[in-house]
Amino acid sequence: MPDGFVWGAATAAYQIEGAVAEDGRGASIWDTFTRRPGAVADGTSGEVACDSYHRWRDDVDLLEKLGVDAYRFSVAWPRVLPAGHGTVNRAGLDYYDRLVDALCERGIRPFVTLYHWDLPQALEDAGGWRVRDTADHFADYAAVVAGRLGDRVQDWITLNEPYVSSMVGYAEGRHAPGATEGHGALAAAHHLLVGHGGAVRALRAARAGARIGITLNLSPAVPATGSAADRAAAHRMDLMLNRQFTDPVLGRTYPDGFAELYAGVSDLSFRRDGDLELIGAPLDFLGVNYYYRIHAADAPRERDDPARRSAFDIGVRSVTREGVPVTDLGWPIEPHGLYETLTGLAQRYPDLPPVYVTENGIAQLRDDPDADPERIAFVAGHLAAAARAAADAPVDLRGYFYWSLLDNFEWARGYGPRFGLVHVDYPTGTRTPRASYHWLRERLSGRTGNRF
Ligand code: GBH
Repeated sequence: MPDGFVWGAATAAYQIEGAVAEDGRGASIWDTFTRRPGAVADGTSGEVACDSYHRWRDDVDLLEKLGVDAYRFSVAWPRVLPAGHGTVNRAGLDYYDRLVDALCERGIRPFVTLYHWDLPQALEDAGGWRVRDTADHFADYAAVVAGRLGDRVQDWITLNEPYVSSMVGYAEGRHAPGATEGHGALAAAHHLLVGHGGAVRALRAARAGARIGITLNLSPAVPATGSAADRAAAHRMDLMLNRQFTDPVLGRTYPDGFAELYAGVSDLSFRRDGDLELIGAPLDFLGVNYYYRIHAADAPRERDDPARRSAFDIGVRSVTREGVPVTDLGWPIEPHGLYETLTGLAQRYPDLPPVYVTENGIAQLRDDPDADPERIAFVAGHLAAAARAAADAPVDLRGYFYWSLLDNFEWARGYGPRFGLVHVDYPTGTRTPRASYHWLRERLSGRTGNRF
Protein backbone atom coordinates (compact mmCIF):
# COMPACT_ATOMS: atom_id res chain seq x y z
CA MET A 1 0.00 0.00 0.00
CA PRO A 2 1.22 3.54 -0.75
CA ASP A 3 2.86 5.85 1.78
CA GLY A 4 0.25 7.57 3.90
CA PHE A 5 -2.18 4.66 3.61
CA VAL A 6 -4.20 4.59 6.83
CA TRP A 7 -4.31 1.32 8.73
CA GLY A 8 -6.93 1.12 11.40
CA ALA A 9 -9.33 -0.90 13.47
CA ALA A 10 -12.99 -0.15 14.11
CA THR A 11 -15.62 -0.51 16.84
CA ALA A 12 -19.02 0.99 17.70
CA ALA A 13 -20.34 2.43 20.94
CA TYR A 14 -23.22 0.09 21.74
CA GLN A 15 -21.18 -2.97 20.81
CA ILE A 16 -18.30 -2.29 23.22
CA GLU A 17 -19.05 0.36 25.85
CA GLY A 18 -21.56 -1.14 28.28
CA ALA A 19 -22.35 1.27 31.15
CA VAL A 20 -25.74 1.97 29.61
CA ALA A 21 -27.11 3.74 32.68
CA GLU A 22 -23.96 5.58 33.74
CA ASP A 23 -23.15 9.28 33.91
CA GLY A 24 -26.51 10.42 32.61
CA ARG A 25 -26.70 8.38 29.38
CA GLY A 26 -30.23 8.26 28.01
CA ALA A 27 -31.84 5.10 26.67
CA SER A 28 -31.34 4.13 23.03
CA ILE A 29 -33.52 2.00 20.78
CA TRP A 30 -31.08 -0.87 21.33
CA ASP A 31 -31.66 -0.81 25.10
CA THR A 32 -35.35 -1.20 24.37
CA PHE A 33 -35.09 -3.67 21.50
CA THR A 34 -32.76 -6.08 23.33
CA ARG A 35 -35.41 -6.50 26.04
CA ARG A 36 -37.92 -7.79 23.49
CA PRO A 37 -38.14 -11.58 23.82
CA GLY A 38 -36.50 -13.31 20.86
CA ALA A 39 -34.93 -10.15 19.44
CA VAL A 40 -31.36 -11.22 20.25
CA ALA A 41 -30.33 -14.82 19.59
CA ASP A 42 -28.76 -15.44 23.00
CA GLY A 43 -31.03 -13.07 24.93
CA THR A 44 -28.16 -10.68 25.74
CA SER A 45 -27.70 -6.93 25.36
CA GLY A 46 -24.98 -4.30 25.32
CA GLU A 47 -25.46 -3.58 29.02
CA VAL A 48 -21.89 -4.62 29.84
CA ALA A 49 -20.40 -5.65 26.47
CA CYS A 50 -16.59 -5.15 26.54
CA ASP A 51 -16.96 -2.60 29.34
CA SER A 52 -14.97 -0.17 27.23
CA TYR A 53 -16.62 2.72 29.06
CA HIS A 54 -14.30 1.77 31.92
CA ARG A 55 -11.57 -0.17 30.10
CA TRP A 56 -10.91 2.30 27.28
CA ARG A 57 -7.28 2.72 28.38
CA ASP A 58 -6.74 -0.99 27.71
CA ASP A 59 -8.26 -0.54 24.25
CA VAL A 60 -5.94 2.39 23.49
CA ASP A 61 -2.95 0.33 24.69
CA LEU A 62 -3.99 -2.48 22.35
CA LEU A 63 -4.25 -0.06 19.44
CA GLU A 64 -0.87 1.44 20.18
CA LYS A 65 0.85 -1.94 20.42
CA LEU A 66 -0.87 -3.02 17.21
CA GLY A 67 0.73 -0.02 15.55
CA VAL A 68 -2.33 1.23 13.67
CA ASP A 69 -2.51 4.79 12.36
CA ALA A 70 -6.17 5.27 13.17
CA TYR A 71 -9.06 4.13 15.34
CA ARG A 72 -12.63 4.30 14.12
CA PHE A 73 -15.11 4.42 17.01
CA SER A 74 -18.60 5.84 17.39
CA VAL A 75 -20.11 8.38 19.72
CA ALA A 76 -23.32 7.33 21.45
CA TRP A 77 -25.91 10.02 20.72
CA PRO A 78 -27.85 9.29 23.95
CA ARG A 79 -24.71 9.83 26.04
CA VAL A 80 -24.35 13.32 24.60
CA LEU A 81 -28.04 14.25 24.37
CA PRO A 82 -30.03 11.88 26.60
CA ALA A 83 -33.34 12.95 25.05
CA GLY A 84 -31.87 13.25 21.54
CA HIS A 85 -32.06 17.03 21.57
CA GLY A 86 -32.11 19.79 24.16
CA THR A 87 -29.95 19.37 27.24
CA VAL A 88 -26.33 18.39 26.61
CA ASN A 89 -24.86 15.84 29.02
CA ARG A 90 -21.31 17.03 29.69
CA ALA A 91 -20.30 13.80 31.42
CA GLY A 92 -21.11 11.86 28.26
CA LEU A 93 -18.93 14.12 26.15
CA ASP A 94 -16.15 13.91 28.76
CA TYR A 95 -15.77 10.20 28.02
CA TYR A 96 -15.05 10.81 24.33
CA ASP A 97 -12.89 13.81 25.18
CA ARG A 98 -10.60 11.60 27.30
CA LEU A 99 -10.54 8.91 24.65
CA VAL A 100 -9.61 11.38 21.91
CA ASP A 101 -6.86 12.86 24.08
CA ALA A 102 -5.40 9.43 24.76
CA LEU A 103 -5.46 8.52 21.05
CA CYS A 104 -3.79 11.77 20.01
CA GLU A 105 -1.11 11.37 22.67
CA ARG A 106 -0.19 8.03 21.09
CA GLY A 107 -0.32 9.37 17.56
CA ILE A 108 -3.47 7.45 16.66
CA ARG A 109 -5.84 9.38 14.43
CA PRO A 110 -9.48 9.30 15.56
CA PHE A 111 -12.15 8.59 12.94
CA VAL A 112 -15.41 9.44 14.67
CA THR A 113 -18.69 7.89 13.56
CA LEU A 114 -21.59 10.01 14.79
CA TYR A 115 -24.32 7.42 14.35
CA HIS A 116 -23.82 3.69 14.62
CA TRP A 117 -27.47 2.73 15.17
CA ASP A 118 -28.09 3.87 18.76
CA LEU A 119 -30.93 6.35 18.28
CA PRO A 120 -32.11 7.97 21.52
CA GLN A 121 -35.32 6.19 22.51
CA ALA A 122 -37.04 9.53 23.12
CA LEU A 123 -36.65 10.33 19.43
CA GLU A 124 -38.02 6.93 18.42
CA ASP A 125 -41.03 7.65 20.63
CA ALA A 126 -41.56 10.80 18.55
CA GLY A 127 -41.47 8.85 15.26
CA GLY A 128 -37.80 7.93 14.94
CA TRP A 129 -36.24 8.14 11.48
CA ARG A 130 -39.71 8.02 9.92
CA VAL A 131 -39.97 11.73 10.66
CA ARG A 132 -37.88 14.57 9.33
CA ASP A 133 -37.43 16.17 12.78
CA THR A 134 -35.01 13.38 13.65
CA ALA A 135 -32.76 14.46 10.76
CA ASP A 136 -32.74 18.02 12.09
CA HIS A 137 -31.90 16.80 15.59
CA PHE A 138 -29.06 14.73 14.14
CA ALA A 139 -27.49 17.78 12.51
CA ASP A 140 -27.69 19.67 15.81
CA TYR A 141 -26.12 16.73 17.64
CA ALA A 142 -23.27 16.68 15.08
CA ALA A 143 -22.58 20.34 15.84
CA VAL A 144 -22.48 19.65 19.59
CA VAL A 145 -19.94 16.84 19.19
CA ALA A 146 -17.81 18.88 16.77
CA GLY A 147 -17.88 21.78 19.22
CA ARG A 148 -16.26 19.59 21.87
CA LEU A 149 -14.00 17.24 19.88
CA GLY A 150 -13.38 19.17 16.68
CA ASP A 151 -10.16 20.80 17.85
CA ARG A 152 -8.55 17.32 17.76
CA VAL A 153 -10.79 15.26 15.48
CA GLN A 154 -10.54 15.95 11.78
CA ASP A 155 -12.13 12.83 10.31
CA TRP A 156 -15.89 12.46 10.69
CA ILE A 157 -18.25 9.76 9.51
CA THR A 158 -21.85 10.94 9.73
CA LEU A 159 -23.71 7.62 9.49
CA ASN A 160 -22.74 4.00 9.62
CA GLU A 161 -24.71 1.95 7.10
CA PRO A 162 -28.01 3.81 6.69
CA TYR A 163 -29.22 0.71 4.83
CA VAL A 164 -29.07 -1.29 8.04
CA SER A 165 -30.57 1.45 10.25
CA SER A 166 -33.52 1.83 7.89
CA MET A 167 -34.16 -1.42 6.05
CA VAL A 168 -33.05 -3.91 8.71
CA GLY A 169 -34.51 -1.79 11.56
CA TYR A 170 -37.77 -0.52 10.07
CA ALA A 171 -38.53 -3.03 7.27
CA GLU A 172 -36.96 -6.42 8.01
CA GLY A 173 -37.41 -5.87 11.74
CA ARG A 174 -34.29 -7.79 12.78
CA HIS A 175 -32.68 -4.70 14.30
CA ALA A 176 -33.97 -1.93 16.54
CA PRO A 177 -36.58 -0.57 16.52
CA GLY A 178 -37.91 -3.86 15.12
CA ALA A 179 -40.56 -2.55 12.72
CA THR A 180 -41.74 -4.19 9.49
CA GLU A 181 -43.02 -1.26 7.50
CA GLY A 182 -43.20 -0.18 3.90
CA HIS A 183 -43.56 3.56 3.58
CA GLY A 184 -42.14 4.17 7.09
CA ALA A 185 -38.93 2.27 6.32
CA LEU A 186 -38.37 4.10 3.03
CA ALA A 187 -39.01 7.38 4.83
CA ALA A 188 -36.46 6.34 7.45
CA ALA A 189 -33.86 5.70 4.74
CA HIS A 190 -34.53 9.08 3.19
CA HIS A 191 -34.48 10.95 6.49
CA LEU A 192 -31.22 9.28 7.44
CA LEU A 193 -29.73 10.72 4.26
CA VAL A 194 -31.27 14.13 4.96
CA GLY A 195 -29.71 13.88 8.43
CA HIS A 196 -26.38 13.04 6.82
CA GLY A 197 -26.60 16.12 4.60
CA GLY A 198 -27.56 18.33 7.53
CA ALA A 199 -24.69 16.97 9.59
CA VAL A 200 -22.22 17.62 6.76
CA ARG A 201 -23.41 21.21 6.63
CA ALA A 202 -23.23 21.59 10.43
CA LEU A 203 -19.73 20.07 10.63
CA ARG A 204 -18.41 22.30 7.85
CA ALA A 205 -19.85 25.33 9.64
CA ALA A 206 -18.36 24.26 12.98
CA ARG A 207 -14.88 23.23 11.78
CA ALA A 208 -13.16 24.61 8.70
CA GLY A 209 -10.65 21.77 8.37
CA ALA A 210 -13.06 18.89 8.93
CA ARG A 211 -12.81 15.90 6.59
CA ILE A 212 -16.25 14.39 6.27
CA GLY A 213 -17.62 11.17 4.89
CA ILE A 214 -20.39 8.61 5.21
CA THR A 215 -20.02 4.86 5.58
CA LEU A 216 -22.17 2.62 3.40
CA ASN A 217 -22.34 -1.16 3.48
CA LEU A 218 -22.13 -2.25 -0.13
CA SER A 219 -22.59 -5.73 -1.52
CA PRO A 220 -22.56 -6.60 -5.19
CA ALA A 221 -25.85 -8.37 -5.91
CA VAL A 222 -25.16 -11.08 -8.46
CA PRO A 223 -27.84 -13.29 -10.01
CA ALA A 224 -27.86 -16.82 -8.60
CA THR A 225 -28.40 -18.21 -12.13
CA GLY A 226 -28.44 -16.77 -15.63
CA SER A 227 -32.25 -16.73 -15.70
CA ALA A 228 -34.02 -13.49 -16.49
CA ALA A 229 -35.97 -13.79 -13.24
CA ASP A 230 -32.81 -14.06 -11.13
CA ARG A 231 -31.19 -11.21 -13.03
CA ALA A 232 -34.21 -9.03 -12.27
CA ALA A 233 -34.07 -10.12 -8.61
CA ALA A 234 -30.40 -9.11 -8.39
CA HIS A 235 -31.29 -5.74 -9.85
CA ARG A 236 -34.03 -5.22 -7.24
CA MET A 237 -31.60 -6.13 -4.48
CA ASP A 238 -29.02 -3.71 -5.89
CA LEU A 239 -31.60 -0.90 -5.87
CA MET A 240 -32.67 -1.54 -2.28
CA LEU A 241 -29.29 -2.28 -0.76
CA ASN A 242 -26.79 -0.18 -2.69
CA ARG A 243 -28.26 2.40 -5.01
CA GLN A 244 -30.94 3.72 -2.66
CA PHE A 245 -27.93 5.22 -0.87
CA THR A 246 -25.09 5.63 -3.37
CA ASP A 247 -27.17 7.42 -6.02
CA PRO A 248 -28.34 10.32 -3.81
CA VAL A 249 -25.03 10.64 -1.92
CA LEU A 250 -22.60 10.27 -4.83
CA GLY A 251 -24.75 11.11 -7.86
CA ARG A 252 -27.28 13.62 -6.51
CA THR A 253 -30.06 11.60 -8.01
CA TYR A 254 -32.67 9.01 -7.06
CA PRO A 255 -32.18 5.64 -8.71
CA ASP A 256 -34.22 4.86 -11.83
CA GLY A 257 -36.76 2.14 -11.18
CA PHE A 258 -37.03 2.83 -7.46
CA ALA A 259 -40.56 4.25 -7.55
CA GLU A 260 -41.65 1.26 -9.67
CA LEU A 261 -40.05 -1.18 -7.22
CA TYR A 262 -42.17 0.28 -4.44
CA ALA A 263 -45.34 1.07 -6.38
CA GLY A 264 -48.25 0.62 -4.00
CA VAL A 265 -45.88 0.34 -1.03
CA SER A 266 -45.01 4.03 -0.80
CA ASP A 267 -45.63 7.17 -2.83
CA LEU A 268 -42.22 8.47 -1.66
CA SER A 269 -43.98 11.67 -0.55
CA PHE A 270 -41.25 12.27 2.05
CA ARG A 271 -38.96 13.58 -0.73
CA ARG A 272 -38.79 17.38 -0.83
CA ASP A 273 -37.30 19.92 -3.18
CA GLY A 274 -33.74 20.67 -2.22
CA ASP A 275 -33.14 17.32 -0.54
CA LEU A 276 -30.81 16.02 -3.23
CA GLU A 277 -28.63 19.14 -3.06
CA LEU A 278 -28.31 18.63 0.69
CA ILE A 279 -27.76 14.86 0.54
CA GLY A 280 -25.38 15.05 -2.38
CA ALA A 281 -23.11 17.80 -1.06
CA PRO A 282 -19.45 17.02 -1.85
CA LEU A 283 -17.69 14.71 0.59
CA ASP A 284 -14.04 14.34 1.49
CA PHE A 285 -14.27 10.58 1.48
CA LEU A 286 -16.57 7.60 1.17
CA GLY A 287 -16.39 4.82 3.75
CA VAL A 288 -17.12 1.36 2.38
CA ASN A 289 -17.98 -1.57 4.60
CA TYR A 290 -17.57 -4.78 2.67
CA TYR A 291 -18.36 -8.23 4.01
CA TYR A 292 -19.86 -10.36 1.23
CA ARG A 293 -21.56 -10.61 -2.14
CA ILE A 294 -25.23 -11.42 -2.38
CA HIS A 295 -26.32 -14.23 -4.69
CA ALA A 296 -29.86 -13.20 -5.47
CA ALA A 297 -32.62 -15.54 -6.58
CA ASP A 298 -36.16 -14.63 -7.57
CA ALA A 299 -38.65 -15.60 -4.86
CA PRO A 300 -42.35 -15.09 -4.25
CA ARG A 301 -43.22 -11.97 -2.30
CA GLU A 302 -44.49 -12.57 1.20
CA ARG A 303 -47.56 -10.40 0.74
CA ASP A 304 -49.57 -9.95 -2.43
CA ASP A 305 -51.04 -6.64 -1.35
CA PRO A 306 -48.36 -3.96 -1.76
CA ALA A 307 -50.10 -1.75 0.79
CA ARG A 308 -49.30 -4.39 3.45
CA ARG A 309 -45.79 -5.19 2.27
CA SER A 310 -42.63 -4.32 4.17
CA ALA A 311 -40.02 -2.50 2.12
CA PHE A 312 -37.83 -5.59 2.55
CA ASP A 313 -40.38 -7.74 0.71
CA ILE A 314 -39.01 -7.31 -2.81
CA GLY A 315 -39.21 -10.92 -3.95
CA VAL A 316 -35.54 -11.80 -3.54
CA ARG A 317 -33.96 -14.70 -1.71
CA SER A 318 -30.24 -14.79 -0.85
CA VAL A 319 -28.79 -18.17 -1.67
CA THR A 320 -25.46 -19.84 -0.96
CA ARG A 321 -23.57 -20.99 -4.02
CA GLU A 322 -21.92 -24.36 -4.15
CA GLY A 323 -18.13 -24.11 -4.13
CA VAL A 324 -18.05 -20.70 -2.46
CA PRO A 325 -16.46 -20.94 1.00
CA VAL A 326 -18.41 -19.39 3.86
CA THR A 327 -17.59 -18.02 7.30
CA ASP A 328 -18.98 -19.44 10.54
CA LEU A 329 -21.94 -17.06 9.99
CA GLY A 330 -22.59 -18.55 6.54
CA TRP A 331 -21.36 -15.42 4.77
CA PRO A 332 -19.66 -16.15 1.43
CA ILE A 333 -15.93 -15.40 1.39
CA GLU A 334 -15.35 -13.63 -1.93
CA PRO A 335 -12.67 -10.91 -1.83
CA HIS A 336 -13.36 -10.28 -5.49
CA GLY A 337 -16.64 -8.71 -4.38
CA LEU A 338 -14.65 -5.87 -2.84
CA TYR A 339 -12.87 -5.40 -6.18
CA GLU A 340 -16.25 -5.30 -7.93
CA THR A 341 -17.62 -2.85 -5.39
CA LEU A 342 -14.75 -0.40 -5.69
CA THR A 343 -14.37 -0.55 -9.46
CA GLY A 344 -18.17 -0.37 -9.85
CA LEU A 345 -18.29 2.83 -7.79
CA ALA A 346 -15.60 4.44 -9.94
CA GLN A 347 -17.48 3.45 -13.09
CA ARG A 348 -20.85 4.76 -11.97
CA TYR A 349 -19.81 7.94 -10.16
CA PRO A 350 -17.29 10.14 -11.96
CA ASP A 351 -16.87 12.37 -8.89
CA LEU A 352 -16.16 9.51 -6.51
CA PRO A 353 -14.27 10.96 -3.52
CA PRO A 354 -11.32 9.17 -1.89
CA VAL A 355 -12.35 5.85 -0.38
CA TYR A 356 -11.60 4.16 2.92
CA VAL A 357 -12.59 0.59 3.60
CA THR A 358 -14.09 1.42 7.00
CA GLU A 359 -15.03 -2.19 7.85
CA ASN A 360 -14.05 -5.64 6.66
CA GLY A 361 -13.71 -8.69 8.85
CA ILE A 362 -14.57 -12.27 9.63
CA ALA A 363 -16.31 -13.84 12.60
CA GLN A 364 -15.68 -17.17 14.23
CA LEU A 365 -18.10 -18.80 16.62
CA ARG A 366 -15.48 -20.59 18.74
CA ASP A 367 -14.77 -18.85 22.03
CA ASP A 368 -11.03 -19.40 21.82
CA PRO A 369 -8.26 -16.80 21.76
CA ASP A 370 -5.90 -19.32 20.16
CA ALA A 371 -7.96 -20.00 17.03
CA ASP A 372 -8.08 -17.68 14.04
CA PRO A 373 -6.03 -18.84 11.06
CA GLU A 374 -8.86 -17.89 8.65
CA ARG A 375 -8.76 -14.24 9.71
CA ILE A 376 -5.26 -13.67 8.37
CA ALA A 377 -6.13 -15.14 4.96
CA PHE A 378 -9.37 -13.15 4.92
CA VAL A 379 -7.65 -9.83 5.56
CA ALA A 380 -4.80 -10.55 3.14
CA GLY A 381 -7.25 -11.59 0.41
CA HIS A 382 -9.39 -8.49 0.78
CA LEU A 383 -6.43 -6.15 0.93
CA ALA A 384 -5.12 -7.65 -2.29
CA ALA A 385 -8.53 -7.20 -3.94
CA ALA A 386 -8.72 -3.57 -2.80
CA ALA A 387 -5.20 -2.87 -4.09
CA ARG A 388 -6.10 -4.45 -7.46
CA ALA A 389 -9.17 -2.23 -7.69
CA ALA A 390 -7.10 0.88 -6.99
CA ALA A 391 -4.63 -0.16 -9.70
CA ASP A 392 -7.31 -0.92 -12.31
CA ALA A 393 -9.79 1.91 -11.75
CA PRO A 394 -9.78 5.56 -10.67
CA VAL A 395 -10.26 4.66 -7.00
CA ASP A 396 -8.25 6.78 -4.59
CA LEU A 397 -7.97 4.20 -1.82
CA ARG A 398 -6.79 5.83 1.39
CA GLY A 399 -7.07 3.24 4.11
CA TYR A 400 -8.39 0.01 5.58
CA PHE A 401 -10.02 -0.54 8.97
CA TYR A 402 -10.42 -4.08 10.25
CA TRP A 403 -13.72 -4.89 11.95
CA SER A 404 -13.22 -5.25 14.78
CA LEU A 405 -10.48 -4.45 17.26
CA LEU A 406 -12.37 -6.51 19.84
CA ASP A 407 -14.90 -9.32 20.00
CA ASN A 408 -18.12 -7.50 20.84
CA PHE A 409 -21.92 -7.45 20.93
CA GLU A 410 -22.95 -8.54 17.45
CA TRP A 411 -26.45 -7.02 17.48
CA ALA A 412 -29.28 -9.52 16.90
CA ARG A 413 -26.76 -12.36 17.07
CA GLY A 414 -25.56 -11.49 20.56
CA TYR A 415 -22.10 -12.50 21.75
CA GLY A 416 -21.71 -15.69 19.67
CA PRO A 417 -19.92 -14.25 16.62
CA ARG A 418 -16.39 -13.06 17.37
CA PHE A 419 -14.90 -10.60 14.88
CA GLY A 420 -12.00 -9.40 17.02
CA LEU A 421 -8.30 -9.17 16.40
CA VAL A 422 -8.47 -9.37 20.18
CA HIS A 423 -10.42 -12.03 22.05
CA VAL A 424 -12.61 -10.80 24.89
CA ASP A 425 -13.51 -13.03 27.81
CA TYR A 426 -16.84 -11.45 28.69
CA PRO A 427 -17.18 -12.62 32.30
CA THR A 428 -13.86 -10.99 33.24
CA GLY A 429 -13.37 -8.43 30.44
CA THR A 430 -9.90 -9.86 29.80
CA ARG A 431 -8.52 -8.99 26.37
CA THR A 432 -6.19 -11.43 24.60
CA PRO A 433 -4.65 -10.60 21.20
CA ARG A 434 -5.12 -13.32 18.60
CA ALA A 435 -2.57 -14.55 16.02
CA SER A 436 -4.08 -12.16 13.46
CA TYR A 437 -3.34 -9.24 15.79
CA HIS A 438 0.31 -10.28 15.96
CA TRP A 439 0.40 -10.83 12.21
CA LEU A 440 -0.91 -7.34 11.53
CA ARG A 441 1.40 -5.82 14.15
CA GLU A 442 4.41 -7.34 12.38
CA ARG A 443 3.26 -5.98 9.03
CA LEU A 444 2.74 -2.51 10.45
CA SER A 445 5.95 -2.36 12.45
CA GLY A 446 8.09 -2.36 9.31
CA ARG A 447 6.76 1.00 8.14
CA THR A 448 8.22 4.41 8.77
CA GLY A 449 6.84 7.90 8.91
CA ASN A 450 3.20 7.04 8.45
CA ARG A 451 1.93 8.59 11.65
CA PHE A 452 0.05 11.85 11.52
C1 GBH B 1 -21.52 -4.19 10.04
O1 GBH B 1 -22.70 -4.42 9.33
C2 GBH B 1 -21.78 -3.28 11.20
O2 GBH B 1 -21.43 -1.95 10.90
C3 GBH B 1 -21.12 -3.70 12.48
O3 GBH B 1 -21.68 -3.01 13.55
C4 GBH B 1 -21.22 -5.20 12.63
O4 GBH B 1 -20.72 -5.64 13.85
C5 GBH B 1 -20.45 -5.82 11.49
O5 GBH B 1 -20.99 -5.43 10.29
C6 GBH B 1 -20.45 -7.34 11.50
O6 GBH B 1 -21.74 -7.82 11.25
O7 GBH B 1 -27.23 -11.95 9.69
O8 GBH B 1 -26.48 -13.38 7.94
O9 GBH B 1 -28.74 -12.55 7.89
C7 GBH B 1 -22.55 -5.19 8.16
C8 GBH B 1 -23.83 -5.30 7.35
C9 GBH B 1 -25.99 -6.18 7.25
C10 GBH B 1 -24.17 -7.63 7.61
C11 GBH B 1 -26.96 -7.24 7.73
C12 GBH B 1 -25.13 -8.69 8.08
C13 GBH B 1 -27.31 -9.61 7.89
C14 GBH B 1 -26.82 -10.92 7.33
N1 GBH B 1 -24.69 -6.33 7.86
N2 GBH B 1 -26.41 -8.55 7.43
S1 GBH B 1 -27.35 -12.28 8.27
